[in-house]
Amino acid sequence: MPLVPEVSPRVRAALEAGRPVVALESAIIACGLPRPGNLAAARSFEELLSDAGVTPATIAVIDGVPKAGLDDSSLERIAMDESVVKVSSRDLGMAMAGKRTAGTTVAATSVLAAKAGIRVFATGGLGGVHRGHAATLDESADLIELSRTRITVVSAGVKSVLDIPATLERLETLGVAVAGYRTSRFPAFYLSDSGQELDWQLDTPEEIASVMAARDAVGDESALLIGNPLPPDRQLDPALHDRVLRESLEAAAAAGIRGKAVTPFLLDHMRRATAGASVKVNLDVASGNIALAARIANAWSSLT
Ligand code: PSU
Ligand code: MN
Repeated sequence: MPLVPEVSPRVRAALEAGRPVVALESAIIACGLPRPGNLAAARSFEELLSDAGVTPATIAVIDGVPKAGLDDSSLERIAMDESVVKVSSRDLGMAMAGKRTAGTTVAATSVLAAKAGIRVFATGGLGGVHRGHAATLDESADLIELSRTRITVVSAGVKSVLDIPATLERLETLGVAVAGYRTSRFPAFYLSDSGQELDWQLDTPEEIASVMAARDAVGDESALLIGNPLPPDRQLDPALHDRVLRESLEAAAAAGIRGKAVTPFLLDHMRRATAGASVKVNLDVASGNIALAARIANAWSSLT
């Protein structure tokens, strides 16, 4: 078996020279954002990084090959191919042996990025503990994977469709370090503030890079999660949010949605119920996180 993931020449050259690289996930392209705008979004995410002097490494599985760094035709496959599936870390072997094309979740992307030697990763919002978890036991594999993967993830907290206090408790139990970027509150993806207090706040990319170095010094093999909120004037209107969220959760329960279909179902329901406003916010969230990840990667590359 060849080494996994296959690292593109551009990403490899950057890593070898110690230049900044940021990993991007592809589940958000494959099943988080609607077609055909998702392809333009995937391209714009990469462009944001290139413009900041950072090499983008979008991670996905293409015809069974896990890749770090996609060419444009692969980006297009992930965005447009009807047969594309969503894979978490446990699914990677299945997708590889079955020669599938797949968008990778935060869990799968983190594992592949870390194997490639990439230290900074930007996503929209990671998965977490779902509401009603006491009955369903639905908790994203993103959490357990971050507990054993050395990577810095920039995320606007976790999606408000989740049980956010329970997710923070699990992150604590699992040993994932969490800090707010210029805030002491955990963000809630569509909303700037979940109301949950954090123990730690970091105010500059340089501070974050020095925390990464310190964690390396103690041999910490878990992730550092940076909660980066949207500015309040760009969040989803909280009243609209609360109403459509209730409807979305009820619709998922009524339709009996389970397993990995839950998150895409809720995001899609939010899109329809907000007439697309949630998608606009989702794009803003992702772009803001990518911009911060670029600055962290630059600070990290200067430090090391
Ligand atoms: N954030 C988004 N859109 C998404 C996701 C996150 O803005 O589509 C994806 C991420 O890939 C995350 C996944 O890892 O949802 C979580 O899915 P689950 O709850 O099934 O683990
Ligand atoms: Mn789940």
